[in-house]
Amino acid sequence: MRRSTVPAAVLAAVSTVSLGVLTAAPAQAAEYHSALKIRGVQYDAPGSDSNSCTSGNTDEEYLTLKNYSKTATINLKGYVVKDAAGNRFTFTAGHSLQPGDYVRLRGGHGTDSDAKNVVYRDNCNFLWNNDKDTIHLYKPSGPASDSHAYSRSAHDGDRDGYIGFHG
Ligand SMILES: [Ca+2]
Ligand SMILES: [Ca+2]
Ligand SMILES: [Ca+2]
Repeated sequence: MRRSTVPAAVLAAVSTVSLGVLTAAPAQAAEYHSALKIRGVQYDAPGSDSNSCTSGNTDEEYLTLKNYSKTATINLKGYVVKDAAGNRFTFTAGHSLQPGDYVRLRGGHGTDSDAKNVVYRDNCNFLWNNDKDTIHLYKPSGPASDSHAYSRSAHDGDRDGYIGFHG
């Protein structure tokens, strides 16, 4: 029996549909049984990047972590975030996230605030690459809490420097 051939036009249409679905899906969905997840990342701070501590825009690069539990409060103390190159930040101070609460981990220096949902890395260098990177989140005792790989070309459809992973 002769194999049926699919017309090129049909293949092209199928490919387009598949790409559409892929674009809408979260970038690399590695699911862990943890309530604290990476909600999204402003991996490219708006404007020209400068890591000057006085006039730079490192504070406009941030990672948003959210507590997706409906009942449990999570203390960020001891949690670790790490990029693909192994650069890391450890939450050394206590910061409670009530159910549904979030925090933005920003570069640069500032005053950490529960009310303003912000923690600063106290480092003026950028952490998340503008082309592609992988974000790892670890629990205080070491196991992975969440992880997402991204690339500007594949996951940032509107090219605004922000990619969302969880709703
Ligand atoms: Ca960046
Ligand atoms: Ca920028
Ligand atoms: Ca975007």
